Amino acid sequence: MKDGSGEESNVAPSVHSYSSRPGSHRYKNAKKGLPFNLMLVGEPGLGRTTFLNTLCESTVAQPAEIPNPEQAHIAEPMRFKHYAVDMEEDGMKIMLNIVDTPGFGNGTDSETCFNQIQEYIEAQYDEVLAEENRIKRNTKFRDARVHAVLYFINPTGHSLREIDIELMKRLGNRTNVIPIIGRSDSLTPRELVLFKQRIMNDISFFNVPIYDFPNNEEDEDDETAEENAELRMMMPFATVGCEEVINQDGRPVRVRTYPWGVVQVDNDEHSDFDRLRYVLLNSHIGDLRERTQSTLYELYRTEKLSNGTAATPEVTQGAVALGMQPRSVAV
Ligand SMILES: Nc1nc2c(ncn2[C@@H]2O[C@H](COP(=O)(O)OP(=O)(O)OP(=O)(O)O)[C@@H](O)[C@H]2O)c(=O)[nH]1
Ligand SMILES: [Mg+2]
Repeated sequence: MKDGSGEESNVAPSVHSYSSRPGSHRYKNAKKGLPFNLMLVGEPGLGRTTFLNTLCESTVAQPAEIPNPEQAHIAEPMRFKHYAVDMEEDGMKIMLNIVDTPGFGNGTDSETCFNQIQEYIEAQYDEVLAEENRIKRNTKFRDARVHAVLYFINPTGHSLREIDIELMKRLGNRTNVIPIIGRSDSLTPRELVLFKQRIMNDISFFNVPIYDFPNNEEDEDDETAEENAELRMMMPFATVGCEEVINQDGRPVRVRTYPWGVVQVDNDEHSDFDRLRYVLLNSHIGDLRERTQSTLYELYRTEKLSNGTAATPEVTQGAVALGMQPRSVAV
């Protein structure tokens, strides 16, 4: 496993996942490991770093340092922090690249943050576009297109805020945006159900283009269709992160301990974390990568080739019909 400092350790399969789920990924033959690029966006303190460490089952990232009181009012500008972790999921190697965005929404102008994130995502598309047009291929080229953005929603129990809607709207046509409720153990089960409903109502009312689980009745068997329908109903995923492990009946269990009991991170009754982990690293890793390449990148490429005029899916099809299909970079 490589962390942000480049340190190495062994790749190990998950010891925590309860997963024995349908829809196992179809990429078991990838020898070097399947690259998967994930971005974490959300206000400060919603548990992004803890989520990252929980996902990777090790301390890949350190929590942000708390500024001393004299400097607490100075808002740090947003930046991009990169982590590379080799994972193994269900016998499949995954080269997980995570970009965190500390400083997002901490008081600096949100428009600047939106622009920076959008520019970052588009810059990765530009790199691929340039690579496709190169006569001599760069064998070391690394495709850093963002396959999914996890957008952390504050567990207020109210509804989405303008910043949430704006950001997801801006990014939804450029990448797969998956909304998640951070620190969701601060809501009771009933509050959580209502909060999820309100969020999805807002998403539908404001036409926010979040990632939609595949819905191709012709291509899917009953089990897959059922799984996708169930996942659609779970959105936004309510996550809990932690780094505390206790021993329960000889098995390591990740928990957050409270005076009244424990929240088990990987227990589906307590949080959607394990389900989300499985979606990202197993059942839907292929679809997220495929949609990035075939839909989102194609749309961007068409916009670029049409000199910046906004492209619609029809324009993309037209461009393909005109023979503008690129030599694709391996994904
Ligand atoms: N209740 C609860 N607390 C959490 C959870 N995840 C993280 N925390 C706590 O929330 C605080 C902030 O967590 P971080 O993971 O550092 O949050 P972050 O989003 O990375 O914060 P910044 O990097 O400062 O923006 C820490 O005290 C964590 O222990 C969670 O799922 N539930
Ligand atoms: Mg952090």
